[in-house]
Amino acid sequence: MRQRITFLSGGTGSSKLLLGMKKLMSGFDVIANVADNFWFYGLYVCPDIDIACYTLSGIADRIKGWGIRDDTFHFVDQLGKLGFENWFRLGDMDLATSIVRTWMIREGKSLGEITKIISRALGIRESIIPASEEHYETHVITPEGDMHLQEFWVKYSGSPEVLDVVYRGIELCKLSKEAEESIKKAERIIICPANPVSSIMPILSLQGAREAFLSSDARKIAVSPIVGNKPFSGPACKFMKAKQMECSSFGIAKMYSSFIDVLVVHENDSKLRKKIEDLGVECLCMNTSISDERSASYLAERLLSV
Ligand code: FO1
Repeated sequence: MRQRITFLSGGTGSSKLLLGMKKLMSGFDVIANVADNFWFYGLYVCPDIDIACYTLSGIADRIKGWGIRDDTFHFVDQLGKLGFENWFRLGDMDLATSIVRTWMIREGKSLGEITKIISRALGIRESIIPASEEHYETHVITPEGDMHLQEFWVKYSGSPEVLDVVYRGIELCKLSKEAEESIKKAERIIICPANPVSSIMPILSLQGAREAFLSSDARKIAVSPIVGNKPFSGPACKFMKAKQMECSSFGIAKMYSSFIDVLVVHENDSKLRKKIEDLGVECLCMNTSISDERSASYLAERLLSV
């Protein structure tokens, strides 16, 4: 019998694992982070929802890790010619997604409904579920001031010193009903190897998320995005340090310990097993690096049986 599987996902790292799972089965749920959504010249851009859609429909640009393969950038280039900021390289095909999404928001549709419409149009059989229907934003606090995650990461290439990371407006935001249902019904919840501070904790910190996790009978598994003291990609270490967390799989175990049963770490980190298990989290060591479709499917297959 097929298992009901729910993923918690962020950006690039998550999409690699989703692709691996897609090779093995279809019909799983993906709860996507929404805290890096932002407004770009009047358009609502949802990078983590979109990368899940593009990955599961087979059109993602897997080299860049965001956007659509073979996209062009005439729109943002023209913005530059008009003297407007164009550091956020929204591709021309990608632009269509943001335009239809914004249009449907204006018609009063919810982000969940809109994501379903876009998914259906792209032929996706999985359910991509926004973590929340409400808008809140991951902001990075730097000595130069407070900036949206996209500004920190894309405009300033992740270079400013990070004093703190906050989820602006989260106090008023709830886990979406659909995400809650998915967590409660799941037999296996898999937290993707994503940035814990900017992709996963914005989901787990929503009102109702802890309760949904605690009331779910699912086996809850997280994959560490860190090997040694380095993340597979992105600013996870800078963010974890700003949160006074050790940048290692042990730090990940501490952050997630009240939510998960199992932490999967890279085989090179096997020395951390005892320390992690002392936190009450089962620790499994395997090759977690995803360099191609084969390694993605290998990891996905192992996650179905741990
Ligand atoms: N990341 C970049 O590093 N540079 C970009 O210009 C950029 C544009 C972009 C456009 C649409 C989209 O959905 C994502 C985009 N990303 C870009 C990725 C994004 O900034 C982050 O990687 C995610 O928000 C983190 O999950």
